[in-house]
Amino acid sequence: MRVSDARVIVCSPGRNFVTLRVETDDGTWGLGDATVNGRELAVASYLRDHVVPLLIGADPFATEDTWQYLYKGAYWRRGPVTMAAIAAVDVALWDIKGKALGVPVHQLIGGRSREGVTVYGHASGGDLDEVVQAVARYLDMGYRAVRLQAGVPGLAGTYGVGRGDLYYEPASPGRPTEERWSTERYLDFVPRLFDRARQEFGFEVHLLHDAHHRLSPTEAAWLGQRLERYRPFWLEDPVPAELQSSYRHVRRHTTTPIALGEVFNSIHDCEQLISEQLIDYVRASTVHTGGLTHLLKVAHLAELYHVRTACHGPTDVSPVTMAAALQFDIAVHNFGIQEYMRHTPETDAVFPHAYHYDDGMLHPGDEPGLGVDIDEQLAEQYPYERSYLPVNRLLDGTVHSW
Ligand code: GCO
Ligand code: MG
Repeated sequence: MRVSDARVIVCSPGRNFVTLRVETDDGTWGLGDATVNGRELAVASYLRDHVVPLLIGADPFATEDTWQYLYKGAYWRRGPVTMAAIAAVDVALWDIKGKALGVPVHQLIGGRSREGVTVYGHASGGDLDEVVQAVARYLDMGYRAVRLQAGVPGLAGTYGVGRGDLYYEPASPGRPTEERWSTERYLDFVPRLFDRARQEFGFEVHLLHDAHHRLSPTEAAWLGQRLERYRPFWLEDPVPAELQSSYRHVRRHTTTPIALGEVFNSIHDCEQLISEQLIDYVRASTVHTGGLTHLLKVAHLAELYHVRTACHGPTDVSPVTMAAALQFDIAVHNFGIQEYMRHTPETDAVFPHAYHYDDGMLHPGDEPGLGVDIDEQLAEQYPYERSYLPVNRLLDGTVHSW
């Protein structure tokens, strides 16, 4: 069995996605996601112009060798574009392997370790009352873990506040929109958000919060301390993590669990964070961290240090990545939680999938491979639309992390 063809499909059913479809000479095919939010066409070109020509004739079962060939063979290593392209190939090959052997991918990476994949949903709102209503809605749907994000009083727009009941999509067409940010107002507000949520819902539900890379280590430590009494499940991305050692300061001053890693693209981005036990959850995803082959190495390293997995699962990782994440989540021993930001009905129609939600958990299904497809005819009706994430500025106009 050999790879005979591969093509890149760019479509925008509600948002942009880049998908790789790999075919073999016996007619088996597999899918991989290569979406990098706001930089989609760079990965499409990387794949079309530089990777697909090298894939023809490859052994689809040799996932480790193909991964090393694309990573070391390019000479230029790492970075989101390179690693998303390698991920798309890798995940598509795992999909093919599963289909060729007639088993779901999780059977190839350890089999089932649990009955289902516990997920968290996104409760958000313009003010505290709206967030409380949103949490109640998720609890009614059976969720046992909910992320809290709310508009910060005195700030016009805030990261993480959704546009509808169940959907949150931060990217928008055209030039990036600009938001304004005050860390002081935010720090004053977040403990009140948790206080209100615990008063309303008690301590049974897990509550999470994402600081989206906006704090300094000292600010993060301060916030972590203030939140401890509300026992958050985690504080996510409090500080940009390029400087991994900066988390020593955060860790020394708070026992609030820390989650990091949605922007990591290699094990080297978290090696120190994991081995020094500076974080509790690693949020790396298959699409942005080199596919299943590489993410399994991250999970196995993390297992040694009591760090658990928590794959990124926003709308900009396609149902192909969600399917891959669930195969991974059900199998790895040190699974922690899975983010589940629902895709729009348009996205789900273009990517029919076997995974399904039931009572606070996602289930990967038992179809061979990943259990996800792409309706290419339908995808054609949704052409690419240039879109960007917002840019963030402090109140005095200084560019800040978004
Ligand atoms: C999350 C995230 C996302 C990102 C988005 C950027 O925790 O799910 O922070 O919402 O902002 O994936 O492309
Ligand atoms: Mg996040």
